[in-house]
Amino acid sequence: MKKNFGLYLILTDPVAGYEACAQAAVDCGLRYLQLRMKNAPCAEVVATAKAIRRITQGSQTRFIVNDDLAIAIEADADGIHLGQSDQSLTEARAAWSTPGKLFGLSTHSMEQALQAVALAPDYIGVGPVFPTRTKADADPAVGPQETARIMKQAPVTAVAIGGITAANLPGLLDAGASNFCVVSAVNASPDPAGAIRELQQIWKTHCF
Ligand code: TZP
Ligand code: MG
Repeated sequence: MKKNFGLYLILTDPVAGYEACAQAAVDCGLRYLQLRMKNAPCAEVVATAKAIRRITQGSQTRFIVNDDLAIAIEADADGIHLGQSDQSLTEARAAWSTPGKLFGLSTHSMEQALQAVALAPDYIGVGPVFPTRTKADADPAVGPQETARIMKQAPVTAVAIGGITAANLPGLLDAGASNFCVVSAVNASPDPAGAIRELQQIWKTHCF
């Protein structure tokens, strides 16, 4: 069954700090929170992941680690998120198969979205919807209409990602993409809870 959960927050270099941002995600009742620390020393990622695990433990916020299966295991994360060019996806899927743990995959086209289903992901990311400066090697922007079309056709829960802001979110939601993921729209704010609430309010207005 496809889930309608709204905002999925990814933490990358948050201005307010990782722990404050994770706490804001919990306080705002977000369902999914991902730690995505690119180019940080492994020990720092592990320590941050463990701190976020403590903050999210027992809350409704599921904690997902990007890229690194070993760190996800060490921090006892609820999920792992991998991209198309990460380690062997088939091997990672086999190693991460505990019931209840989440497995997410990035996709950038209808073809990838439909192929991803073979790995039985709990959800797929679809995008980038809009141009983004957050991801250095981002694929070309898919656009809101095509993103929504892929999300509707995907047989698993799908989440739109890439360049989403409070300004362009209404158009994306109106196109039919009800789950969305942001990095900079929250991480660049000194008031992450305020930024999250603004996005949640837009989602509620457009999706209910
Ligand atoms: N994958 C596709 S686009 C992207 C990722 C991780 C970056 C999204 O960041 P932002 O700041 O919300 O555009
Ligand atoms: Mg990756």
